Amino acid sequence: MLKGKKALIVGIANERSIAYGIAHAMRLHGADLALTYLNEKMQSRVEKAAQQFGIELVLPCDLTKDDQIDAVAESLKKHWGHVDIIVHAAAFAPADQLQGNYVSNVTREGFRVAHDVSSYSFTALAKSCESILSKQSALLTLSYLGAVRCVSNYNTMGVAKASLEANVRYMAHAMGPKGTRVNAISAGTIKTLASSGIKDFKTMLVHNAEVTPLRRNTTLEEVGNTASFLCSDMASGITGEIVYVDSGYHLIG
Ligand code: 0WE
Repeated sequence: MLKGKKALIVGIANERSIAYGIAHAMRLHGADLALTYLNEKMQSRVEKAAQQFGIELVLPCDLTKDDQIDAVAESLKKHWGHVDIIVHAAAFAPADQLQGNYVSNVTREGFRVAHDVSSYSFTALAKSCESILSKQSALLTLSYLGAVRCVSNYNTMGVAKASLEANVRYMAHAMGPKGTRVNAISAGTIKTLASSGIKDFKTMLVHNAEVTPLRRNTTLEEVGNTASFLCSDMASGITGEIVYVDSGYHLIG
């Protein structure tokens, strides 16, 4: 489905990352990949993943730094000349923003950081790579139900994901005339490094497995396969869309 496509994947922390599942699926579907890592602590783990996938392009990228994002675009231009797919699977809010009463606990700085890392950085990647995006390119980001419903403790991240979903629509509108499609996957609850520290997360996983229409939790393979489809030419008519890959959890009242 992705033979000959050049894909940049941002957001791998380890082999449980959703970005890792997407990289794995896109590799199986024939794409050539470039991966990024946040800092030296993450570098070795991302390099290990790259080795497994036979990837030679591994670049540093802190999404809060414009110069690092520009450097990624420069490297892609040098190595590939163009890019067909960009996957953005990174989010962050300070831990104190992900618990208790939203209004009591929100801070100006927590709100700013959450929106900068989790929403603006997707646009920043698109902006830096704009001149090297191919005629049939596709951008993809990861969202969560907390963007459109109130999920206990998700709080500031929910507001940032709502911004990200609006961002998908504005980016799709702005980039469509040049042939670039922009979509998001709203994934069900998956155990990753990002969710490991969250209070009651295990209870959420157990509850989800009991009540979702498909009676199970979402897997990395399911998100990876939908990501591959959305970024392939099979999805040439789909842009500005938020696709739920959550065993149907979002339809429950
Ligand atoms: O988007 C997310 C989590 C993203 C995330 C996770 C952390 C943990 C460590 C962003 N920032 C941080 N900051 C940290 O310091 N998810 C969809 C997973 C998630 O997170 C929740 C959830 C779910 C589901 C937080 C509260 C309630 C539910």
